[in-house]
Amino acid sequence: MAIVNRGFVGRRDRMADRLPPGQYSTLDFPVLSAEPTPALPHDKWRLTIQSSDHRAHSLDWPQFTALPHEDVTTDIHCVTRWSKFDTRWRGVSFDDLLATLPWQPDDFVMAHCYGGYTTNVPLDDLTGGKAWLADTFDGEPLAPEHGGPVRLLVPHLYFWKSAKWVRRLRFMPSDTPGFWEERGYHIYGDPWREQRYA
Ligand SMILES: Nc1nc2c(c(=O)[nH]1)N[C@H]1C(S)=C(S)[C@@H](COP(=O)(O)O)O[C@H]1N2
Ligand SMILES: [Mo]
Repeated sequence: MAIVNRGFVGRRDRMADRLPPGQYSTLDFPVLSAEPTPALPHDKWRLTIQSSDHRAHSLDWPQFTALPHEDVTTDIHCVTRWSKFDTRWRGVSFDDLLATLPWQPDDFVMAHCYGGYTTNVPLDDLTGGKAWLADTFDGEPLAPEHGGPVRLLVPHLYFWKSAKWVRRLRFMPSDTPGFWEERGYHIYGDPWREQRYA
């Protein structure tokens, strides 16, 4: 006799809909860093936004924390095949950050990190409520190993696009590969189309 627990099956099906092809879901939060975790005291931290014609606009920690913050609950997907559902973040939306700019941004962004990591994202994938500069995870200040004090959060792309310890957002007129993209990862990285490698 088959015993079917409908509640459980239904839940599993809904979860399966949220899992991109080739991924498994985990409750862990693995740490993946190409570089050692940098020490970034708040009084030394700066975020610089740079235009393609070398205009620059910097925010220090008090200026960053004064920007509007919002809560975000989202699934994240790492190219090494783990996905984590319902991660809880707080941060500044890219839209609100852009609103502080005195000039028009170009169509592509290179995120540069303390430590040297880089990753490229089209501006369209950062605007419209799709990306944040996160400073809080699960109600706590973002831990250094996960990119604190501030990381990029672009949950609809593979998680390598979510640059930890972000230091500079450099606008570019054309799409240029970052650290992993130069080493064979896909230039765009959509988990639903399994764009893992170039
Ligand atoms: N600065 C920096 N950002 C980074 C990375 C990195 O090595 N350095 N790794 C990327 C990769 S491949 C992933 S999967 C996620 C991992 O984030 P986590 O360590 O918080 O899980 O960060 C991304 N951002
Ligand atoms: Mo990754």
